[in-house]
Amino acid sequence: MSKSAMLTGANGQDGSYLAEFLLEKGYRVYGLIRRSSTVTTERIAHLIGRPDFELITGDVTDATGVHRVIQRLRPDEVYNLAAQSHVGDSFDVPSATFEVNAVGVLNLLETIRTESPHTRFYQASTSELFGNSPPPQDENTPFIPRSPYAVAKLAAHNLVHIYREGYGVFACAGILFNHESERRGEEFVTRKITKYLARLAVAMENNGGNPPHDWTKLALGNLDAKRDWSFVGDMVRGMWLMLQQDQPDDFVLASGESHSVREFLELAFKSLGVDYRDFVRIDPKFFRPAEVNYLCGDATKARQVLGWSPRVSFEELITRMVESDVARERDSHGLRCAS
Ligand code: NAP
Ligand code: G4F
Repeated sequence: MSKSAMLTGANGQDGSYLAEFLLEKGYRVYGLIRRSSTVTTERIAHLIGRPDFELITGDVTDATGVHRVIQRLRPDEVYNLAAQSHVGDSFDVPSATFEVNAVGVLNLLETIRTESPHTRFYQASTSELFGNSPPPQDENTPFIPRSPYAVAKLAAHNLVHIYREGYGVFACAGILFNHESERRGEEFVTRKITKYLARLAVAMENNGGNPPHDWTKLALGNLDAKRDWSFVGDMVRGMWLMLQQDQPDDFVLASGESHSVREFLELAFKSLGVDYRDFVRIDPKFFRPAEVNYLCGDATKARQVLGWSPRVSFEELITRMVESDVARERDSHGLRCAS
């Protein structure tokens, strides 16, 4: 019989990749997504209608709903990817962030403990937990959270340990460093850059190879922050591997390479043959009240225990994102011109 998995945040960046990965492995996949007044299933539109993929309306902050769904499905695995995942925004909506990122996790763990103790649980922990602990960061590096987002994620991380050690729930925490793709939310810095670059590339194509004279600059915040960026496809393989082990545990997943936002800009703009400094302006609005300066992960444990390592390089990731956004921009430009 095929295994079943329930994914929260199934329509997010990671959820869409994980759903594809699990379906390919023969799982029956249930995606929990919250009600919205607009369509939020763009990333998983190609999966909707498959007999082995079912969407269920639910919200992780709704304890009774979570209880009802898990009690009905009793899935083999639950992957909790639901979150208010934007660190900057968490300073503006701290209570809502805490509710989803911490209390939501408690709702899931408590239901698994009482209603479905055989279910294996994956929690999306984050390198944001480390704050400004010096790199390289691994599973033993102290957590010094620097945002409401990270504080909530730390509460959730600690709950995973309590349910694992106190109640014997097979609960794992993946401490994942930044991971991106062409499905990354447009308000995160990498996608914000590649989307802008795509608009610029197409505008130049239609303007004799030059940028239009009234072209608007891209407004960004701190260009000196360093991140350890990977491709999401590599990360979802690691999530799954964690739940296939004999014992539940925590694992860092990271590339082990760190780059500043400025380096990302340099490389991305180079592909267009232009200098990012002519197109970027700094806007204080995008600086955070407290910043995480330097993240660089050490994934030795994941390599040794899970046999996991990333396959897509930083350069390949940028190329993939730029090419995808350029293709999309060309399509929508063509449509705009045709109408
Ligand atoms: P994402 O694209 O923002 O997806 C988050 C998902 O959570 C969305 O589908 C969102 O639904 C859903 N969600 C939000 N609140 C919810 C609620 N109350 N109930 C149910 N669903 C809710 O984030 P991601 O990049 O895929 O990240 C997945 C997880 O990994 C998150 O927990 C994030 O914090 C964590 N993480 C991400 C990274 C990274 O670099 N990507 C690194 C470390 C950890 P809507 O579409 O309705 O908003
Ligand atoms: O792309 P970001 O918003 O990602 P951030 O804050 O690193 O968080 C992401 O990765 C975490 C894992 O470490 C996840 F837990 C979290 O859910 C999320 O997926 O910002 C990256 C860096 C920051 O230092 C930020 O200050 O880019 C800097 N930045 C500079 N200008 C900007 C901008 N970030 C955003 N979003 N927008 C800007 O205009």
